Amino acid sequence: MIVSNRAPSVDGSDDSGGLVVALKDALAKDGGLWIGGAAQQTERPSASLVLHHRADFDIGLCEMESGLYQDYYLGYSNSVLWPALHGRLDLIDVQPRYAAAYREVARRLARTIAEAVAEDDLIWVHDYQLIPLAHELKALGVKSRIGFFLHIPLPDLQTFKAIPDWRDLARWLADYDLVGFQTQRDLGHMINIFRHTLRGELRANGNMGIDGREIALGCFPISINVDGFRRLADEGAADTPPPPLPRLIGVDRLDYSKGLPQRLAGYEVFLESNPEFHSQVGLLQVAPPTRDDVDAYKEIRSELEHLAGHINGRFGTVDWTPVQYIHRALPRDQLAVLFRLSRVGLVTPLFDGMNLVAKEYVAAQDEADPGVLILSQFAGAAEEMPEALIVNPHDPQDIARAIKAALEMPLAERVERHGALYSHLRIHDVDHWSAAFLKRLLSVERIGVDGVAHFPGLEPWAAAG
Ligand code: GDG
Repeated sequence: MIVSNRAPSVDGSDDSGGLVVALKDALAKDGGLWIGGAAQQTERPSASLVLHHRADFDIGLCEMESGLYQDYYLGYSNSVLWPALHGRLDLIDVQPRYAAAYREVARRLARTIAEAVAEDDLIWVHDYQLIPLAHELKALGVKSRIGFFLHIPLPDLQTFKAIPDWRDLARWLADYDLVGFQTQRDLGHMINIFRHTLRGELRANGNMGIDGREIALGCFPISINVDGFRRLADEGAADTPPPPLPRLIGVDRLDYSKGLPQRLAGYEVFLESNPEFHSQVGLLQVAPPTRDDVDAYKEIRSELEHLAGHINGRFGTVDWTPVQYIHRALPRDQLAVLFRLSRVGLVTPLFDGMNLVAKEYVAAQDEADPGVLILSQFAGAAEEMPEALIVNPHDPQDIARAIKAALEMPLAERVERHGALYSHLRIHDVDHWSAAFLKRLLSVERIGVDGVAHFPGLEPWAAAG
């Protein structure tokens, strides 16, 4: 069973989202159930899952009232947890009803799942919207193995402790059998948080002992369907003319974690200090809207529009627009071609769990004449992609230097860097990610019928203590 905030569409018409692409094959293999919130809210929600059968797997929708969903999703998930876990404590909006709704949604989901689950099912829960789910499921007596994967960063202990419910969050995480992270960075933060908050002890096998239980922890960097994305780029590039000027490209949901104003500031410094590039290069920024009901998202939009206008006003000419900005989602196949035909990929988040755009940009390149990836040191992807030009997204001079180096990089160096990135990516694709997580979850011992956990490698005296 996969559980996520939103389930995929019932008719399979909208399977392009990263998570659905990533997991549908794994789920279809053994006939699974994907459970998530229904896309439409209703004032008379059903008490059970609303089931739909697809050819590849089943879908179970949990219905909710719109007020509850708003407080859980826009409220606690995206006005408390998202900013806090991305280190933006200044943007947290704490309201008691948000925390209550967050807990209530987990309870409801747990009740509906408990009705549908068999003891030897594996349950894989996704992301920050659903942290309390294992706690609620176990309170209802569910004995299945339950894994959790956090797609976004886990910050350091001090930042984590700024969340009013940090103790609850740590306890809820400790109720899973396996907790997976994108990076070693985030895994290290979890170990520290468990040690400090729950007196967790790190065991030789990398698991954490807490209150006589053992919780498996691991780092599972998410990835993309590399061959599929590469094919999209190949097919589209065959009949698309290259752009008139070398292009820099950025593609990001319009989110304050993605460092968009800082990226434009870096581009402005580049233009300021390299007049020979005026009229010789263009930046295309695609930034589709997301969560626009939250104030912080309205602010980032107007800041970005102001900066794009400012740069175009300052440097643009009748024949040249330095920044093209599109506040709309483009089709995925078009993105693949735009990546292929862009000399530089700009991925400069201030903090990011992984960042799949970095991987998509590399997968889309022509290996005989590849573009250059500029990547923030704070994107999870930087742990796996050291051959990119790694930058500090807070330093416009650093971004400007990297843009110049990328545009002037000789072919041999571009080929070498891309070759190293691409060969890593081909092995570490999205199937590798889901198989690694599921294999680890399967290896965790199930809670016995006596209600006591039996774990390999754990001494009986430790289990008792
Ligand atoms: C979270 C974590 C982690 C973007 N614009 C368009 C479009 N996109 C696609 C991209 C990419 C996806 O959306 C964005 O993925 P990211 O990984 O960059 O970022 P988040 O949405 O913040 O995702 C992140 C991820 O979960 C997975 O675990 O990597 O760190 O924050 O695939 O291409 N797709 C289309 N049109 C657009 O205009 N079709």
